[in-house]
Amino acid sequence: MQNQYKRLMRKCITLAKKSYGRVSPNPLVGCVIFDDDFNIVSEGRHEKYGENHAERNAILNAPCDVKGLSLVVNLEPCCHHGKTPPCADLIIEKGIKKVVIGMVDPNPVVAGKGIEKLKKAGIDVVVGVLEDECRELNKIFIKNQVVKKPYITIKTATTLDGKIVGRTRKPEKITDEVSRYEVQKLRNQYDAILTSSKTVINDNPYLTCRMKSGRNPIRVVLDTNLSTLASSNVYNNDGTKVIIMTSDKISNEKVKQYPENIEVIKCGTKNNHIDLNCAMEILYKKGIKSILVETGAILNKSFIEEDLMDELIQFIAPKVMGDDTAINWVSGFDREYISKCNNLKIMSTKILKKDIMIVCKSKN
Ligand code: AOF
Ligand code: ZN
Repeated sequence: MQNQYKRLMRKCITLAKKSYGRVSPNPLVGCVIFDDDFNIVSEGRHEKYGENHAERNAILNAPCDVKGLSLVVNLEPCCHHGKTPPCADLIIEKGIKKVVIGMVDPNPVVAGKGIEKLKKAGIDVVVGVLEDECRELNKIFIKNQVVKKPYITIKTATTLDGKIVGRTRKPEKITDEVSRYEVQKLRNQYDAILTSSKTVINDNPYLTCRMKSGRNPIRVVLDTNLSTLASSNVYNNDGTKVIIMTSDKISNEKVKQYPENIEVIKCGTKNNHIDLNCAMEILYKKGIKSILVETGAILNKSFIEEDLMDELIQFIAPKVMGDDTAINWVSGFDREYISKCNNLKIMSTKILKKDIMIVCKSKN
């Protein structure tokens, strides 16, 4: 039976992933309804923020009466009146006999109370099927609910010796097209993509998502002295929200050089750079719950130094620069810092076409 539950839960996770980039700040949720032979009768997912939850969609999509059938969902059904009525009530009302759940909802308004409600109504409830996978799926939602901070991932593309650009500083493609497509997929998943003024000035990136049926993340540039040109590609008015975070000492006159589609936010500084903790707090309050950092050595170092990095995704090409004047993806730490940088856990390694993709998480 457990194997059948796992198979159906995997289906829920696959369904939920179709909503990447569409449901923030809500969780990614998929749901299937099945019969006594474990055949799927109906499926549904939370498709868009503010719209029906996955369970309601699965019930609505059913071609028959769901009375006496069972349901699998990766997150505990809700029991609160939010933008939609409680899913637990609907499940009870429709006569579902068994509910298989991946994980308890970390949202304090639910947090076990949905499960209690189902049990009290006499429904057979199974909790914790593929729990690790379900938690991984909603790592952003969990971090947001538990610590009220954005989930931050640093992405780098390097040579085997950890270099991102050679001595000429001329940006060159290091990784291959398969790796770069993986980056597009990541951009589709995160609320915002963040970079430094230095990266904007040196590389003039677009930071858009060119994936088929993808959507652009909000673009955030940390520019302490407002030194980036208003004509930079990243400020291109393509309908995507663009934010510049600058020093609170910058004059309003200087802010006016940027077109109106760009929101310039003043922020405290630390060692002559934007104070990252302060910036992350502001962005979180603005609804940015996950951030993909794509930048250079100095800003990467600052994120790690401030203990802000949750995840590191490194694409490594089978190339060696072997040049001391080339730039590392991160640099500038004191020697004592080594213990902190060691505090990573490898989650996965994948050989792509030519490159490798390593995913690490901070242990803290
Ligand atoms: C979802 N989709 O499929 C499930 C959720 O903002 P509301 O009113 O839609 O409620 C969001 C909360 O509902 C969310 O934080 C989570 O605790 C719970 N479950 N949310 O958006 C879903 N099942
Ligand atoms: Zn719900």
